[in-house]
Amino acid sequence: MSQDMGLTGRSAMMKYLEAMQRIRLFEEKVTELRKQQIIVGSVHLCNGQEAIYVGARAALVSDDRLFSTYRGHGWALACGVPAAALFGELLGRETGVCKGRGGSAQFSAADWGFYGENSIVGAGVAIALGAALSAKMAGKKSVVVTAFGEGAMNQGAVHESMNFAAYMNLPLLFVCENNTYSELTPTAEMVRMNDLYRRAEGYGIPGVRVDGNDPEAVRRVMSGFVEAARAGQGPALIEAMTQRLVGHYYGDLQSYRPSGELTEAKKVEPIVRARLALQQMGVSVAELDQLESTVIREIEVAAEEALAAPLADVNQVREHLYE
Ligand SMILES: Cc1ncc(C[n+]2csc(CCOP(=O)(O)OP(=O)(O)O)c2C)c(N)n1
Repeated sequence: MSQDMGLTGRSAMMKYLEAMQRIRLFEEKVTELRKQQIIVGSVHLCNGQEAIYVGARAALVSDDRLFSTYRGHGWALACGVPAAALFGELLGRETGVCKGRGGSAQFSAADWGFYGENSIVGAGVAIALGAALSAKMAGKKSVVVTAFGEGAMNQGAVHESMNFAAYMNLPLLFVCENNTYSELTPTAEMVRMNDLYRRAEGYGIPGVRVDGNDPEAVRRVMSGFVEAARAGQGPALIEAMTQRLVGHYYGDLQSYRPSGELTEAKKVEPIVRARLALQQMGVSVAELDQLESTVIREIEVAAEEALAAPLADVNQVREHLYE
């Protein structure tokens, strides 16, 4: 599952761009299908946050495990989950990664190291803690990554997990996706000290802030902590600064956003930046557009495949579930 992106320069950046575009275009197709009410129910999109998923995943290997929040499509795709199986899940198809029973906010895909979403803010962190404890007790070398929003940093379960992981020296990396909003509220209005990575000091673990719009910066920081955790040096907190370019959930009118904020965010979002960086490295706009067209086609084909698959049988709705 290692995605060999730890190279610098043009080829690595092209791979990052392709992976980020796959996520962005997937989310745009989901938006279209949700608007048409072909996908139903609550959907949390991750447009703008792609560099974190792609960069973090590039630092991991196949035995590592990842736990996300309800905003998990991007993490799953970065882990290598095929787009058709993910569309299938969101569309309630038998071919979905959880046979259509999880939907947008509750699926997992353990075969790809993606151990699942969680709609309870902060709750996935405690589950990841259990996975890290299990890895340590079994003497495995695998590292567990738990990703959550900065709003979740104020949940008791997250505090307890950080303290326990630190005390037990567990191979658990805490990745805080700081998109500056906790649902509809600016996080800066909810905390007195807004350098969240500094909270790590209180747990006695390293904490850093990283540019979450730069996949290579994320990979570099993550690689160091992954290596340390694998060598038995315990957890770390990585605060990745980013922005979401869409509502908290599909249908969010975003009236709480100050005017001009989105326009500014669109100038620094990861795909725009990666395209610009590649142009500066000598890649032509035509080559970049060609790459995008290939991914657009890939996503269209994946969606068509999922749409053609049978819906999950309601008579079997209680199968494949833990009760
Ligand atoms: C325990 C709990 N409290 C409240 C909610 C409602 N809720 C859903 S998302 C969210 C905000 C989370 O913000 P953040 O952790 O920053 O993540 P983001 O959505 O920005 O990715 C809230 C309060 C919930 N799902 N679970």
